[in-house]
Amino acid sequence: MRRPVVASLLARGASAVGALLSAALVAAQIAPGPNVNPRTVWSNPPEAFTTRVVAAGLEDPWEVTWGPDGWLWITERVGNRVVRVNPADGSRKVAATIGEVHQELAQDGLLGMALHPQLLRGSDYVYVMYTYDADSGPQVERRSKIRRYTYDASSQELRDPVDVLTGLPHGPDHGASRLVFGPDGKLYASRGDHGSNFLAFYCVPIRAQELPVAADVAARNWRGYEGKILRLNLDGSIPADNPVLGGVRSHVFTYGHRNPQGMAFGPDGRLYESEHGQDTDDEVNRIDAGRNYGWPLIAGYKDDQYYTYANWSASAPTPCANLEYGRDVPSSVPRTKESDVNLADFAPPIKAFFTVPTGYDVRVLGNATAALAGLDVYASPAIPGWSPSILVAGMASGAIYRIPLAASAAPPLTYFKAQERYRDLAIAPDGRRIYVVTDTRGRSVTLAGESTAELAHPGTLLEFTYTGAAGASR
Ligand SMILES: [Ca+2]
Ligand SMILES: [Ca+2]
Repeated sequence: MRRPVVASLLARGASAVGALLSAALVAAQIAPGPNVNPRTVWSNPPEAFTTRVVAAGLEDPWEVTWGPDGWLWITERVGNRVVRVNPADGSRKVAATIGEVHQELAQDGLLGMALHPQLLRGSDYVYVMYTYDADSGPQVERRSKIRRYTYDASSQELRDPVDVLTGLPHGPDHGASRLVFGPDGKLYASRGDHGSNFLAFYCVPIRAQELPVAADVAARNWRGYEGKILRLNLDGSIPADNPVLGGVRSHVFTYGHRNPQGMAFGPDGRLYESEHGQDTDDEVNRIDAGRNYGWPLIAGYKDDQYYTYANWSASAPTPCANLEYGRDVPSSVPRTKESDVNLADFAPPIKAFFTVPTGYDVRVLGNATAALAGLDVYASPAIPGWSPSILVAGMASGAIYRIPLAASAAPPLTYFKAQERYRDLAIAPDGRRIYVVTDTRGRSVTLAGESTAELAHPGTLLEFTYTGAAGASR
């Protein structure tokens, strides 16, 4: 089995130190060779961090955010709970258990959460996004909603639920559902492509390029919202200054997204987003009103490297249902080269990783997605040279990536490499502590660069504290 040199060296060196501690010290400027899976490559960072387990036993934590009370606020996707964790001693309080949550698959349950910027200062509102079953009978009609709770600081509980926006379609896969509060006082919510045209759902067409039609919006039928980022007023209504797309104003702010699981506003007031690619080309995007982010016609940059769109549902004359899904695409399935696509409002990513050359053999070298999930923008002077940078969690690679906004074309730097699936992160106001939550199951990469389902700290809140330059005495 071929191993990246850097990873192999690291694996040998790692035995002397505690695995988790050494993991915290690992980072890399990624510059893999042509025959290496780029998600398995890293080396030592210029900064040192210590690592601490703050809380374990979380049931698939999905959103972690720093609260104005100095606690970490966490949603548990499978646990259906909003939990607050005190970073000082790991003690925790359940703020809400949401009985209406319907959770049965890998990408549903209690997902996004956004705290009102004036929480504990007069607007004690917490917004959550989750899946529920809209069918009162035995069938399951999976839908997503955004709900507002009021936080009662004396009982430390969320109460008085008010539904803000309901009936959003939520597919069996690629559910996205990150929820953030904008500096403009609006809520932003991400919608995935439902996993269509992929794996078990390969005969279902992707609708990320289709825009809502006026009659649907008037009827509050949100079926045009797949593969979109939505912008809404706090009462769920459509902002009067949302973009008009295809002649229709709706909640849709941007379109052409695959599975955008990371969103955060930067100090520049701009919205940054990450999305999970198919085999290659995870993306970090700057989100601008009305723009088209390409999926599924363009993945990553418009560069004709590796990816071409194969529309299985349009197979002819052999219907899709008669085909077997796989990486070998039958000739009856129409394919579209990126360079043959002209999207008037296309917005390329500010960073795509990992892009691999055409001819990269995914069956030998493995899937090259880092599986980007939660994202935050680092804007503190505490760690020299970091501000402003994007920090984004890699699930399938077990790393946190840093992308300096001033040098986003350079390869991403990696931190905290470990046998984990990092789902989301939060940055403490002091800028020295970074909190990361992990999945309870799924695949990651070992320190030797090999795929594994064994996770070091499943369902855990980890704290990484900056201690200075690597190698410096302190
Ligand atoms: Ca894109
Ligand atoms: Ca591309």
